[in-house]
Amino acid sequence: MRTEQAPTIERVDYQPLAWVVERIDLHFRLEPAATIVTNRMVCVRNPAVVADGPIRLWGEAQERVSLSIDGAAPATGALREHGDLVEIDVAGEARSVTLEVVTRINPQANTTLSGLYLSNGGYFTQCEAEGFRRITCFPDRPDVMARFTVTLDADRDACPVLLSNGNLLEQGELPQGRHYAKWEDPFPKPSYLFALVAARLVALEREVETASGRKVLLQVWVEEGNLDRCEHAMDSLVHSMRWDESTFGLELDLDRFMIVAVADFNMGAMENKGLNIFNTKFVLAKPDTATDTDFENVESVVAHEYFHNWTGNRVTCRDWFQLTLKEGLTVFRDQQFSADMLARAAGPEGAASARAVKRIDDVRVLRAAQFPEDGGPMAHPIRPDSYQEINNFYTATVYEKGAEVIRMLHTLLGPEGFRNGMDLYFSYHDGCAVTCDDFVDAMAEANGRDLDQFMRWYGQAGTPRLRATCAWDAGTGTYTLNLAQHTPPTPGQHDKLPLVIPVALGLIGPDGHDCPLQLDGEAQPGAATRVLALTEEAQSFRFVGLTAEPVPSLLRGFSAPVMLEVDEDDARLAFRMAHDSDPFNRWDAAQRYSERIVLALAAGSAAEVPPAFVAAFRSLLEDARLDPAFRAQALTLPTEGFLLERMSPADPQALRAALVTLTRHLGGTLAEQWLTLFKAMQVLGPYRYHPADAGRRALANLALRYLAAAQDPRGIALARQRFEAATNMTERFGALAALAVNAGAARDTALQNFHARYQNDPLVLDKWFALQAGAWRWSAAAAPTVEQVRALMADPAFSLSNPNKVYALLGTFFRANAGEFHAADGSGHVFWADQVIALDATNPQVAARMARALENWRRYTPALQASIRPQLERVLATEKLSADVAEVVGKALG
Ligand code: B3K
Ligand code: ZN
Repeated sequence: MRTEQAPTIERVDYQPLAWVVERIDLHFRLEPAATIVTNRMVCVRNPAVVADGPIRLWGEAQERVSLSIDGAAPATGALREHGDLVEIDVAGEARSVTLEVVTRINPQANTTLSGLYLSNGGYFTQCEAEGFRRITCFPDRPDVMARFTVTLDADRDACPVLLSNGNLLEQGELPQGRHYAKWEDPFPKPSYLFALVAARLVALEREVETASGRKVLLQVWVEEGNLDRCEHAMDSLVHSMRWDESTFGLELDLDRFMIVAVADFNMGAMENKGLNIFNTKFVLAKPDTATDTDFENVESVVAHEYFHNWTGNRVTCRDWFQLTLKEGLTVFRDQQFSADMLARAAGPEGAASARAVKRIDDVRVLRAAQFPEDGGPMAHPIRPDSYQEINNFYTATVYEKGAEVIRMLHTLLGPEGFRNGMDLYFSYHDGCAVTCDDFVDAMAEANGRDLDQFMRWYGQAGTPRLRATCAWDAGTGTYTLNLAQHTPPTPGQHDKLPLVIPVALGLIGPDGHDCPLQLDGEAQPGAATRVLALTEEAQSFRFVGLTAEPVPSLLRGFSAPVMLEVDEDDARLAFRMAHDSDPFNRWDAAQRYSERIVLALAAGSAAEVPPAFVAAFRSLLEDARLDPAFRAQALTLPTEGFLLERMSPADPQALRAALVTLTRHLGGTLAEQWLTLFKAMQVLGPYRYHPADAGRRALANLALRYLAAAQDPRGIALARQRFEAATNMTERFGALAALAVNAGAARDTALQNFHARYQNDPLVLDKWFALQAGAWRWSAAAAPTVEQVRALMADPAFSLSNPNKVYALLGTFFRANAGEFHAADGSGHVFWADQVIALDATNPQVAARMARALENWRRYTPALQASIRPQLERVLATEKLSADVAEVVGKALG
C-alpha cells in the first residue's frame, strides 16, 4: 500500500506572501524538447504584510539554468529548496529586487497537458490551477497579480502564429528561419491566467464595437481545415458581449479577444486573459458534424469563458478554496445567458417554456452529478475546507451547486437587487483577489440585508432534505404548509445548521388553476407563485381564503438545490403533470412519477407498468400545445446516476432491467403515438441551429429511440431512412442511436457506415465511441459492453493520450453506463483499475476523473462492494501514484 500521503492543504492556513511580483518579463525560446524560459521579475515586498520573510517561488518539472538576484548569484545559504518550493532571503531593506530565472523545459515530454505542451506540432499552455510553476519559478498563487510582457521566439515554419495575452507590441524575423512576437497585457493578472500559443493556425476575424464605441478585434483560431466550423463560436462570442453589456453593464476591456481551439485539452476551455484556449469540442461546429446539443454547448462555453473576464479575471480568487467565487458565479451567468437566448428565439409566447427547458437541463446535471458527489466520500462545501490536489475540486459542487447558491441570492434579492450587489462588488474589488465573503458582503450591503445565515451555504456540504407536510381545514378555508429541513452528515461534518432555503410555491385548485396566495395576516390575496424563506429547522405557513383543498406545487423552478420529500400519490402526480402552471414542476412531476415506477420495478414490488402511468405519459406525448423541446424533456426518464442515488442499496443491474422494461413498455404500448409524433416533428428546409427546430428534432429522435427499444419494425425502418437521408448530424446521429439499440446486422452496418464517413473527423468519432461505450444490452444475446469497449481501444482512432477520446470511450462507460460497468462478474471493475493505472502514468488529471467513477461504491450491493474493493486497493497500491488519484481513491476507501 502507498505510504507517503500527499499533504492536506487547509483553508484556515491561508497567509499572504511576504513578497509579490509587480512585473514579469518572459522570454520563450520554443523548441519541442528543450524550451528555454527566461523569466525576469520585479519582486516587491507585500505592502499588506508587516512581518519579514523570504521570497517564495514554486517550480516543478524544469531544469534550472541560472538564477540571479539584482544581477548577482544569491549569497550562500540565502537560497533554499524544499520539494517544489524555492525560498530566497533578501538581505537589507530593499523594497524591490529583480530576480532572473532561466529554466529549460520539455514540452514534448509533457503528457499531463498542464504547463506548456505540444499538440499536433503546436505549443499550448494550461496554467489553472498550478500549471504555471511547470513553466517557470513563480509565486504561483492567485493572490499574486503581476503585469506580464511575453516574447515568443519559434521556428517560423512550424509555428507561423505566435500568441499571448493582451496586445501585440511588435513582431519580426530572426536568423535561422525563426521569428518572434512580443505581447503585453495591460492588466495585472495571476499566473493561472497566463497563456501562450505557437502553432500553425488560421483565424476567423470580426471587428465589433463595444457599447461605449471602442473597436475591438475578435479572432477564432483553428487548424486550417476547420475554418468553416467557426462561425457559430464567433456569433456566440458577439452575443455574449452584448448580453454582458446589457445585463450587467460589463464591457470587453481589451482591444483584441482571441479564442484558440486545441485538440488535446484536459477540460472544456480556459479563460486566460484575452486568449481563451478551448477544447476543439467547444469551438468547432457545422451542421454536418455537430448536433444541436453541440451547438448549444459551444454557445454556453464560449459565453462562460467570456464572462470570466469580469468574474474571475478582473476580480479573481484570493486562494483556490474560493474557486466557487468565480466558477459558481460564472456558471450562473452562463445559465442566465443561455436561458435569455432561448427565450428570445422562442418569442413572447414560448419564452417561459424555453427558459424552463434550460432550467430542466441544468437541474438534470445537478441531480445526476452533484447530488451523488454530495452524498459520497468526496462531499465538500462549495467552498472546501481542505484538499490534497486542487485539480480534484473543479467539481459539480463548486460549479453547479455554486451556481445554485448564486441563483438563490438572485431569487432572494430580485434581479435589481442582485445587479446592485454586482455593481458594488466590482466597485470595491476590481483588480483584486478576494474571497466569497467579499462577494456576499457586497450583496448584503447593496441590499441592506443580513446574509450571515445565508453564508452557511458556503460552508456546509451535503444535499439538504426539505420535508413538506400539509393540513387542510375545510371549515375555515385554511391550508397549513409545514416545512422542515435537515442536512445529512458528510465526511468531517456531522452537525449541520439550518440554511436559508427559498421555497417558491403555488397552490393549485381542483380546476387546475393556481389560487391567489394569501398568508394569514395579509390584507388580500397576491400573486399565484411566491417565495417563502425557510430559515428555521421547521416552520409553518398558513394560507387563508381558499374554497377547496389545493394541491401544492413546491420549489417551483427548483428554487433551491435540495431534495424535496413530500407525500404525493400517483393521482396527484398525474394531476400536476397535467396542470402545474410552472413548467419546471410539471416536468418534475413526470420525473417523480417515473422514478416511482422504475424503482418499484427494480425492487420487484411492481411486476408491470401501471396503466395510469402510461395514460399520464401519453397525455404529455399528445399535448400539441406543449413546446416540442419541453415535451422531449418531459418524456425522457430520469438519469441512471440520479436513480442510483435514490436506491438503497444501489443495484445497477436491477435498475437497468427496470429501465429496459419501462422504456420498452412505453415504446410498445404507445407505438402508434410515437409514429404519429415522429411524422409531426419533421423539420423541413435546410438545417439551422434554432431552438424551435432543435426541439422538434429532439422529440423525433426520442420517438425513434422508444420505437427501437420496443423493436418496432416501422420505427427501425424510419430510423434507417433517416440515417441515410439526413442532412445534419442531429438527425443522422439520432437515427444511428436508434439503430444501435438492437444487436444485429442493421446496427453493425450503420456503425460501419458512420465510421467510414467520418474517419478523418476526430470530434465525430468521439460520438461514435461514446455511443458504443454507452450501449445498453436490450437482449441477453448481446455481448457485454465491456468487451466492445476493450475492442474499441484497439481502434486506430483511439488514443489514451487524447482526453476527448478517453472521456468518450472510457468516461462514458464508467460514468454513464452503470448497468454494464457494474456487470456481476466484476469484469468492469478490473478493467477500470487497469485503465486508471495506465492513465495515471501520463495524465493524472484525466486519471483522477476516471477514478471518481467508483467513489460511491459503498452505496452498492454487498456483492458489488466485494468486487470493487480489491480494485480500489490495487489502484491505491500502485507505485508513484499521483496525488490526484491517491486523494480520490484514498477518500473512497477511507
Ligand atoms: N477555469 C477553467 C477550469 C480549469 C480547470 C483546472 N483543472 C475553465 C472554466 O471553468 O471556465
Ligand atoms: Zn469557469
